[in-house]
Amino acid sequence: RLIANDLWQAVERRELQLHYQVQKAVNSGETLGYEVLLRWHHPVRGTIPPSEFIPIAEACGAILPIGEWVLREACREAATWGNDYKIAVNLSPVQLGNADVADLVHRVLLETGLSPRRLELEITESTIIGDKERALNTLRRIKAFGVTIAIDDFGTGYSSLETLRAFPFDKIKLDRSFMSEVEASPEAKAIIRAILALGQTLRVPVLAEGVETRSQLDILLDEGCDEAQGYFLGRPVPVERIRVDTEKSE
Ligand code: G
Ligand code: G
Ligand code: NA
Ligand code: MN
Repeated sequence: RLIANDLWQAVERRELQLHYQVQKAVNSGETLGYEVLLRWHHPVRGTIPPSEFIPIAEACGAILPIGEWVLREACREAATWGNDYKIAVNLSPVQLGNADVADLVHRVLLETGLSPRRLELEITESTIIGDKERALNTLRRIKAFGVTIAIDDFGTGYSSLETLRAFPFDKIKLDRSFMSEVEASPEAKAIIRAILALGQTLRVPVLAEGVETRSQLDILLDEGCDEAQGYFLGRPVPVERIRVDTEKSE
């Protein structure tokens, strides 16, 4: 209860902060972009991880102003970079279920001047098992701007292959649980192979999450995985720590 009340005020009180985690091409090592990950610095409780407060924000509705802040802040930041890196923003199912989210994306792109092609929205499988038709409509509108859509935490949710076929995804993000088991478990490796084959068939790049070691990255290279993200490539850090990489043009 206390947390929900605090959450509604977190944006105004400037307690929210974005961290940026690099996404790279597996074969060339080239930086492709950054995923933004939200942090909440609570004045009394200290830093609260999103895994704890996002579900509460979704339940009480505060995810709408918070999500709007995240989107605007991320786009504004990326628009100042002197490069064409993508910026990947997580979109909550509650945001996608809100009729105005496509308008919001459009407005923020106009306001910040960010090229739509540089914005990617990450959506989990659970987002699309609710009101499918409505979600599909909203995603189509957003994609029409030139924004791309990634399916997040793939392999852990409940969506069928039919859902995957029907939805207009531009990228599959393989859940990090597969990476943590890839060396010990032949089954995990087999599933990774199957998802990479699926990506090739659908002509959609696959990004492996949670890459923590050189040997995991080597496996991905062997298997022909397109992109990777994880502590081995870079931890989520405040924007000051990626300034050199993004070479601000200001
Ligand atoms: O950074 P961390 O590993 O604690 O993130 C945990 C979870 O919180 C991840 O599943 C991530 O997708 C989610 N998350 C992080 N930032 C945001 C955000 O800005 N919006 C939403 N909806 N989810 C986020
Ligand atoms: O669900 P989502 O993919 O958005 O979750 C991203 C979360 O994963 C963030 O909270 C981030 O801190 C965490 N994360 C990023 N890279 C790694 C990694 O290499 N290992 C682990 N264990 N977590 C990671
Ligand atoms: Na994500
Ligand atoms: Mn994920």
